[in-house]
Amino acid sequence: MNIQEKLQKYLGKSVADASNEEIYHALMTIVQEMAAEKERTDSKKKLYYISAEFLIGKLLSNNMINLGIYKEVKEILTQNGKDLTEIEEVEPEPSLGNGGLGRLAACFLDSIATLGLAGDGIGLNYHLGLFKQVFEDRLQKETPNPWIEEYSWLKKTDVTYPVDFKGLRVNARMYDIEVTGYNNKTNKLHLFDLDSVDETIVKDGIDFDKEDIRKNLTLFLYPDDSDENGRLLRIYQQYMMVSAGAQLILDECTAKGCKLYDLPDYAVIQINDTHPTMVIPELIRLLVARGMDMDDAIDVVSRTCAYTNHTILAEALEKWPVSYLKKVVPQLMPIIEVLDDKVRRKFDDESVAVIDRNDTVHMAHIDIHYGFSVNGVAALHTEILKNSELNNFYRIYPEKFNNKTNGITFRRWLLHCNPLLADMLDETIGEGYHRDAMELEKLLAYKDDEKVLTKLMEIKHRNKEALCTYLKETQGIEISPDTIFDIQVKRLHEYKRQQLNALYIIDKYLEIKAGKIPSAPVTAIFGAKAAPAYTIAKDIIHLILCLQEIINNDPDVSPYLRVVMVENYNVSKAEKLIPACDISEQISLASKEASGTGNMKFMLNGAVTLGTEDGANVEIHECVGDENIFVFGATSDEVIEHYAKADYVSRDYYEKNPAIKAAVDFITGEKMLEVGCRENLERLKNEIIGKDWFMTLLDFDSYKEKKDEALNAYADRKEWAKKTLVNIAKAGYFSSDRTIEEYNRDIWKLQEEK
Ligand code: 26Q
Repeated sequence: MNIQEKLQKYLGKSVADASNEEIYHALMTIVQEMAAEKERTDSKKKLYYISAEFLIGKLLSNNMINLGIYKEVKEILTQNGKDLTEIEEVEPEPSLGNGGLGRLAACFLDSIATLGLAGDGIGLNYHLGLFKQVFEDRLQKETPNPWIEEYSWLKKTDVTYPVDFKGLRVNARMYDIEVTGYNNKTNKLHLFDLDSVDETIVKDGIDFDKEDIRKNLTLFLYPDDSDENGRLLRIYQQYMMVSAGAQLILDECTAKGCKLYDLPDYAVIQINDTHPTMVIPELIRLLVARGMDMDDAIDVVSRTCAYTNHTILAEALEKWPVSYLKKVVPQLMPIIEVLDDKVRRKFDDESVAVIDRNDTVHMAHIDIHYGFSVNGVAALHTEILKNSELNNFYRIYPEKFNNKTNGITFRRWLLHCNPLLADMLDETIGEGYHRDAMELEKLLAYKDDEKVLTKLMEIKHRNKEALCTYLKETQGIEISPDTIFDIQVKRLHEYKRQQLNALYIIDKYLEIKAGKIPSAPVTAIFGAKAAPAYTIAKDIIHLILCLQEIINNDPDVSPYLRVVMVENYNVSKAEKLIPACDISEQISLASKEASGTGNMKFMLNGAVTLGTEDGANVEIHECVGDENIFVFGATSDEVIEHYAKADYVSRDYYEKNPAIKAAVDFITGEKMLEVGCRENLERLKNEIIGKDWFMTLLDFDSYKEKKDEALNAYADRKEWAKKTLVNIAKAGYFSSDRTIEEYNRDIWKLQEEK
């Protein structure tokens, strides 16, 4: 039966007569059937990628692309007067992650399946996901984000595992989502959940009874952890994920005939940041319960587990008080004590202990001592881990440390989100780059080809038009595709420095008011969620929303400058924003952004980076060369030195630099207070003048200079188009297929199947 016939059969009527919802459900059924046919049969060794987040995005189009039916379906729909983009809107976006780490896990699942590797994901099925962001009175409000519908990609299984907490036994049920590879086999994402979870206990935004574990365990990703019950709930979540996951892993391995001592020949577990770290003591516990000697169990588990570090921010490195673990998972404490004891016997260095003097368990230390690999996510990040943050560990275990520069899947971040560009590339350099991303370099041969350059500009313009329409329809905001689209979308964090971008905008506003008209009109676009308890981050959102209000309504300024804050930034919005971008803002304080992956997505879609020498920006710079990127700011060495010497004083910059002073003072000036909240704005201003931990003012001048240079360069349309072309052509290195090949070559050592 062909697709057309199948559609007709599932719809029970003609495509033309069916609603978008009906077509969506029929297509989902077809995709699921096809994916099931491509399901992998057992292979000896398998990867288990355990992660608290899988930010998978909508699945329909992505799966149709991977199964090779996308174009055919689109054609059938068009013939019947239907529009695939409207059908895509019917699908809710699974809200199972918050940012880079979760999206990386999703890109990895795609590449693992595409390369024919046996590897499944293990995580949790959060019913309400990360919160949904709404703007009210120019402030962020959080509301629940339900995404699970009666018909969904999620398949309930009969598999359940008992999970014991202190005084409470629950049954973790496994749900599966098929992960289709591009033209290859299908893997699985296993998400554990409790049947007893009850969404009706959520009241007033995202508040709920944090003590009712049976009802709340998988309600939200990152429940508010500003009080003890919230923090305990995180331990409940993490333990359920790893205990059920460990039982699944042991079951699958023993079913393949694995003797427990041979576990490392059958399984490799990649621990995505420290959130799944308890899998190490839990697996040891389970092996000992099955009769293995403790020392042997520790050895077996240490040869099975590998750890990825995603951050050097001290506050994000998880540490749990022993008293918390005793309250939730007392059965792990004797094992963690043994792990600590072994370390203390071997190394006379308090800084590498598992349990410190204050009775706090350092999760990353468990991973590093009791895993066989530790990797950072970009070259600079790994160097910083080795030379400073984790230097004490690097000196003990140099052989464990390795770099795996992040990547993104080109299926979602090019083929799916930018079909105009993908079609043009197909015609110009062939389709080889779909599987071998390095083939994008063939595009370099067209660097001086007028037709190709013009086409690139046309495509960008059409993508910008589409974004304008979308923003008008969804947020009622009007912007012009004939302005430069300067975009910063990512989680809101002070180190990412959205506030630096905002200060530039204020400075530009003041210049225009003073009669200095910019060379080209600019639209500054932001999208960012702030963690609900992160006060200053929410103040920065407030600042940007106030600027949006003031600037867009000022007839002197709005012809040259507009500001847009996109509400509830998520994967689906990224797919619309990124193809429409001219300038990609990657302006974190050097040394703080482990890698960044948005930077790669923008590059691949022909945006030019304006960035610091941080994370993977460094490698992007190396790939495209000085001509095709705008780099500014203090280097990571300089920044690290400032921290070491504690010699950065933001107030000096504020007092000595009139442009900085004017911009910072504007935050609490008359104009702002007409639309904004005094308390929030004053707090933010005081933070910038009195603390500025991420050194915004240090980089203000060089940022302003480089950004103006980039905006001026845009005027030479042909030269700009060349920069665009080089960025696309050189993006191949940042394919997650390359990243996964490296993980497999150096860490996992699985067999590839074609
Ligand atoms: C820790 C303790 C308590 C509560 C929450 C957390 C927590 C939650 C989420 C800590 C970290 C995260 C997420 C981190 C993250 O997304 N890191 C990003 O990972 C990307 C993929 O490697 C990188 O590209 C980014 O640079 C990095 O910021």
